Amino acid sequence: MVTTTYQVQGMTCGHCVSSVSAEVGAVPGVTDVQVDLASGQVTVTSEQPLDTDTVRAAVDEAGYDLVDA
Ligand SMILES: [Cu+2]
Repeated sequence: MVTTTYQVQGMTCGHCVSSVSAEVGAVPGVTDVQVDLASGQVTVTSEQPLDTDTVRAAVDEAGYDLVDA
């Protein structure tokens, strides 16, 4: 298992959190998504390392922006 933390911009409420959780959670190999609304940090657990662009696309699909580390 691999755990990676991403910074996501634009989330303002619980609905944003569930949108991001649903989209990122649907990425193949992802087993867990934890979103901290206050900090914008999204911690993703996956079976293998994820391609950042795949995560970016999922976050984008939810309507938010992945901040480059
Ligand atoms: Cu919201």
